Amino acid sequence: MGDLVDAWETRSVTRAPDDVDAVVVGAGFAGLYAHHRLRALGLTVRGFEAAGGVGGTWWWNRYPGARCDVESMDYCYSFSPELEQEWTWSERYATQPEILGYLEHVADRFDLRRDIQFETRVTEAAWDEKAQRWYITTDHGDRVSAQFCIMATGCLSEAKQPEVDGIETFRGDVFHTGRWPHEGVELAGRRVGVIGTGSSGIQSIPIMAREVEHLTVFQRTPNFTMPAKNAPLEPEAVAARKTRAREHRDAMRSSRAGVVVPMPEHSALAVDDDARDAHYDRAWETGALYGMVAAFNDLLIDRDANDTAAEYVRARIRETVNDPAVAECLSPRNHPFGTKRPCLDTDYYATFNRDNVTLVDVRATPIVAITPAGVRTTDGEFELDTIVFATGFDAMTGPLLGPDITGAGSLKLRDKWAAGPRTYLGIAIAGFPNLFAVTGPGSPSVLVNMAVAIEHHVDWIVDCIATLRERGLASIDATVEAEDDWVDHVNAVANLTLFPHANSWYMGANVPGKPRVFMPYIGGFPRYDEICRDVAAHDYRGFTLTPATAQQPAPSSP
Ligand code: N01
Repeated sequence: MGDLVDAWETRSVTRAPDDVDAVVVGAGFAGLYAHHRLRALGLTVRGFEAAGGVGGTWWWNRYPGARCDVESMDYCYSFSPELEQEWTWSERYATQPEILGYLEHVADRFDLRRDIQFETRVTEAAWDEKAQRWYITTDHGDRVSAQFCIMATGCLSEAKQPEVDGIETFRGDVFHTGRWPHEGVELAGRRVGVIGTGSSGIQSIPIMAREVEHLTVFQRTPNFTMPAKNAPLEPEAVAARKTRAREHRDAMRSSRAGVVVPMPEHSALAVDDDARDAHYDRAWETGALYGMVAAFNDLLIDRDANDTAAEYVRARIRETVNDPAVAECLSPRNHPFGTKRPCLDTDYYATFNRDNVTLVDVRATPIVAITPAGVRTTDGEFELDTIVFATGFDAMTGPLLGPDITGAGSLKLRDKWAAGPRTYLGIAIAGFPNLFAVTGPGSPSVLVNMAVAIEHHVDWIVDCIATLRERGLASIDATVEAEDDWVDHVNAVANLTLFPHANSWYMGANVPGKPRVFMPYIGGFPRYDEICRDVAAHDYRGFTLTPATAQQPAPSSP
């Protein structure tokens, strides 16, 4: 056995690690599909999941109003035509319970739970060069060795608390939207404060406002949000989609964002004001995230074009919100439209017309501390019974840097990424052989329909593993040169857009001290897919492939 097991033995470890072909960390959309595909390949698989059940994001984010903002019929797996035919979504944008129910159904239907250990967090993963295997440790004392380690840990799973003093002194209840209690939260008759106005805040604020005695919204940065126009799905629409499911899936995979969007042909500056506004009116009414974002072909690359969309949304806010000062406070002015993740909402702006809702601009009057009684800003104290942090996540890198990951030559992932994440294709990390990230930094992930991105990555990873095994190879590792080129390409494409102009979680800007790097790949899903195919077709160009040696344990036979 390798160096790492020797080290464990000298630490008086009594239990030998279990040997499997692959470990999958996480049991959300990505982890479940990875289990399904790896098992079909004949591999022995062990899964670890910190949550008490399957579902990932949809297990944790149970706050009032949580639902997807990609259409339900697109936000689901395509790998099984039977599954696609038998499952029927009830609403255009499914609620968290419905999506969780879907993932639980998938887990049952494909018998995916049996290899997954729940309520177990992976704490360490270390590569043993001699054995060419990963040694994985959990917070329950499990030790597992695996040829492959697949990090299906999601992009938005590491909840972020606000960096404010005194949280522990608060006399009332404190919740984070990304860690919402399963039994629900009693809000009726309470004075509730919400900190944060990203997607989670914007979805939950209108619902909470209807329940609570008083809602105080602490807003640091107003975001752009558009009406979702959510509605029950008509049986005819569902039947029509099912009839042409395959064709529709092909169209999704051929589109930039993994959802079928008519490609705009015109610049926002090529039409006169009336024509532009009429076009935005139609886009607004679509209730689709990409309706407005893709209304013209230059909104995300040209500041003047972008300003027309931003001003259109601000005009809508002024139209909806009765108090002009509140409308102005809700109007985003610090970032270009669409460069922080825009949101879909139901009655968000109108909620600020309610008598029991107060908006506090914490950019003008910052939060100083949480006190025993509530939230203190530079303007005074707001007395509360409940505080809800809708403060987001340590996105994309947080979930991968949670466990202590050590690659070849004792290289720590935390050290390697000290100046920002570096990957090849968002899937592989040079110096970390046989470790695969699903939707890691440098992949299109959060900029496309995650269901499409996840299936693509898992397919690529599992096909790669199949190739290695067919050819008797022990490991695959990205070269530093290929990784450098990829990081340069990701940055170059991002710099053609307005995205780096926003202090967004895409840039790591929401976490103090986090390096500012635009993390997702914005070159579009079809281009990315083409590059990934090309890499595989050219004998995994940019990777080093290492043959198995006599000392290494033979892979288990399929
Ligand atoms: O988190 P966010 P989220 N003091 O980071 C504020 C996906 N998602 O959970 O912008 C005061 O967007 C912060 O302010 P600022 C989706 O991809 C999808 O809402 O940093 N405020 C911001 O307003 C989304 O983008 C769905 O200045 C503080 C807010 O908290 C991503 O998850 C639903 C603060 C955080 O917003 C994250 O969304 C939900 C502080 N100290 C989420 N710290 C759907 O599918 C932070 N903030 C619909």
